[in-house]
Amino acid sequence: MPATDVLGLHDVVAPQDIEFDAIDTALDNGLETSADAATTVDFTPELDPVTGCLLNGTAMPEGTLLITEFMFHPLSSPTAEWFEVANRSNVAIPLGGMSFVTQGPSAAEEAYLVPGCDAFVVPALGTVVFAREADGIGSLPASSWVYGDHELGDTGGSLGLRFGSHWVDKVAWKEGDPAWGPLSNYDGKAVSLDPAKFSRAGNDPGSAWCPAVEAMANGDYGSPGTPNPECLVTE
Ligand SMILES: [Ca+2]
Repeated sequence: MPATDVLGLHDVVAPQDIEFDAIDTALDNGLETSADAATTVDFTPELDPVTGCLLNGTAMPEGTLLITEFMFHPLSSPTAEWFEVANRSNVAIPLGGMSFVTQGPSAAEEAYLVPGCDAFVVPALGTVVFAREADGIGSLPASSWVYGDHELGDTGGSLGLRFGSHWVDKVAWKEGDPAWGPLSNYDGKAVSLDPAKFSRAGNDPGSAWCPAVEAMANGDYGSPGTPNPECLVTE
């Protein structure tokens, strides 16, 4: 049964100034289907005129929003975890009303609802970074928020973005999966999606990802908020 808890999220960089509590919601599971779009996605958001929330998130073409990088085993600090979400459309998309769902190797899924609609906006063709703590990764980009105490499993887990019962994107990693290779490859290194695999199904297999190579200020490796380099070795 999905866990439910309360989180405080904080904007960590001006000019946005957000501070609020979010109540997680337990949402129904959906099924992920395939897509192979690797180019800019056409999407026209329909927004609630009062709240500014996205109304037609379930109608987003596959691959509009993608999880493109995540850090599940930082060495600088156990809580210096983060993940990056890319918007591959030509329009800004508010994330309010969507939920991020995390799962450890053996734990139940935990969902947290992205609250508000005017603040949590992924810029057109831009990225946002969600960090577990404000000062843990040393180089938080301008579009970033802190989500609090949700753990990305070191020996396996999953991370997804869900809108209602619809999985917008989801990635799962597991020790022992040949496509992922030894997860120790990612000790202190973010899991970086190969730019050639930027599609909803393209980022499913472990072979689409590789250890980040760009040094961060905290000694770990990753490119939060900046384009991912090409994976030099993919299977
Ligand atoms: Ca990146």
